[in-house]
Amino acid sequence: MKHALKQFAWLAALAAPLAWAHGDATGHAPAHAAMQEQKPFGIAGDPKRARTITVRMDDNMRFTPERIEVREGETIRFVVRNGGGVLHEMVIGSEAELREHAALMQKFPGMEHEEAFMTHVKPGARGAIVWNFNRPGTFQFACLLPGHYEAGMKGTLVVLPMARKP
Ligand SMILES: [Cu+2]
Repeated sequence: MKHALKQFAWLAALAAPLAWAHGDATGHAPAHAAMQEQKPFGIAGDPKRARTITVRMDDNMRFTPERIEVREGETIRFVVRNGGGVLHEMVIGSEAELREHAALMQKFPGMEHEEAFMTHVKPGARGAIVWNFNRPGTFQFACLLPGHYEAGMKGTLVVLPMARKP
């Protein structure tokens, strides 16, 4: 039941208006106000210090590459290109959170989110996420548009731990 609390947080957020953003007590903070929030998978990064990784999305419900490795402490600018004919998105998170969220998107397809760890990309366009991976671990990135995650539109994001002095 380790994840019970976290899942409750997602559900509580949903009980609020369908277009939501979290970050302060009112639940109505603009997205940028939530950008400094530490997540288990990192925190919003400074674009000036970022290394760029290009990620492609397509209507076969795939990301290219499907596996990304970064080093703990790195800030990455994901340049996310949508080569398909429909809207896609890239969202970074823990596997449990993304799976849960994808299921909710099936029930509430009209939900809209805007967070520093996600970008929605129209067909033929490109978006960006600048994220600082300050916690090691294995995470996921995914498209949470209804049905896309279930069709396999997800990838693995490994944050290799920094070598520590004994
Ligand atoms: Cu998609």
